[in-house]
Amino acid sequence: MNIIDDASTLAQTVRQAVAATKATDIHTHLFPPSHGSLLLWGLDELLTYHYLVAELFGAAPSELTHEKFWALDKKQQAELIWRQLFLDHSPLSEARQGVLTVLTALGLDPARRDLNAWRAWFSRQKVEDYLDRVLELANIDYLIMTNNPLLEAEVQHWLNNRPCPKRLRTALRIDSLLLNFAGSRAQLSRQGFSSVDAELTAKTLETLRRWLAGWIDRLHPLYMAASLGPDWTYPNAGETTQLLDHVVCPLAAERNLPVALMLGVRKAVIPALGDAGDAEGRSDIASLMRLCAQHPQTKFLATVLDRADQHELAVAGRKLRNLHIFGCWWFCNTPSIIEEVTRMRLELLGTNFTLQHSDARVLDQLIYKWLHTRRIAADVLAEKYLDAHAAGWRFSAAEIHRDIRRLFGGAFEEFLAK
Ligand code: RAT
Ligand code: ZN
Repeated sequence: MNIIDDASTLAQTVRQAVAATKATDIHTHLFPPSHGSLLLWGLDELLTYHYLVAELFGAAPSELTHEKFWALDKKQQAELIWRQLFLDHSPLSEARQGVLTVLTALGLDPARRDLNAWRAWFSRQKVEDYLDRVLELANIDYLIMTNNPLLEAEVQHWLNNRPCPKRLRTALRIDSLLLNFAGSRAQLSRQGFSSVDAELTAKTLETLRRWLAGWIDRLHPLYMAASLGPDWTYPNAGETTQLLDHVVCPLAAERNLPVALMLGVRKAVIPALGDAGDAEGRSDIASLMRLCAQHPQTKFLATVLDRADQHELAVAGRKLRNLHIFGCWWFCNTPSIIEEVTRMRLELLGTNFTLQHSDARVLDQLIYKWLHTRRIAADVLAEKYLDAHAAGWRFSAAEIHRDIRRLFGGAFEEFLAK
């Protein structure tokens, strides 16, 4: 074994390993190119990312109403965001800096401030080749999409067996089923499941299990997923508990698929903002722990949106073998919080968690989300390895690579295989 004896070689090896190790991106909102306009990419999509739309209204004059903004076409929206969030106010926020990182990585100098030149460059890209280029720049082996079997626009592509590159894997998104079962009945009936009553009778639960199993057979997802609000508790007398207990968890156990819970989103607080209108709140981690304990044969993945919940979640991750903690989600995907949360998780969980997912909605965002995470992870990890070195331990480069791959997807894959 090639042991590293001096501290500066150790720090350098850690930094190189963080840069070189392929990551698995376990949660995105990307789609295969064959799904047409569902796959967002390019400059105007980057600029109209909902994280930036949310920032726009804080910066823009009050004459800009939500209605006026949505009445613009995508190009005009992008130009407005560019003017307000980059030219009239400096790009210091994480979402704005992300755009700069993407441009630079693609060789498009942000200092030129030339939207039209960049648009011309993007218009020359062929999406299939561009997808490969982005995955290389982000250094990702494969990514996991979010596939909603209750959304007509998505469903059609799967029913028509459109091709999907191997590096894009599926996850079955079931929020609408868990939170708005009644509202899902029309779509279920279009899919041939018309015998679903308005009440969750035993027959309905059985039908829903068959429906979900059918989608598992069609999509071969790596997990099922839902985001839940701060008001979510478990158990209770409501439909979400019944659906978890009698449909989702038993089926997940039977198929050996984890259930991913993303906790703490307060949906549509400002409805006129669309995706940008969601906020966050504290989650009930004790409910998550009860759910894991109630379904010991079911595996759960979890992430939380509130910074203060991160510690309680990490502690829960130490206790429950069927719970795997992942990513710095959405409002937590900012450098200061990634740094704090990653350090805390390393201290409580060792390498037994998944350090990050991108949540990319626009293909190009994979580049910045992963570059920024790697920059922060390199600092935090170098510090932790140096601490162990100072305490007398000696590492080999192979051990460092092993550990970092675990954090970047290896632990997730082990958890799937359990
Ligand atoms: O991060 C986001 O883009 C959010 O809008 C949500 O999509 C969130 O990540 C989710 O998956 O619910
Ligand atoms: Zn997401």
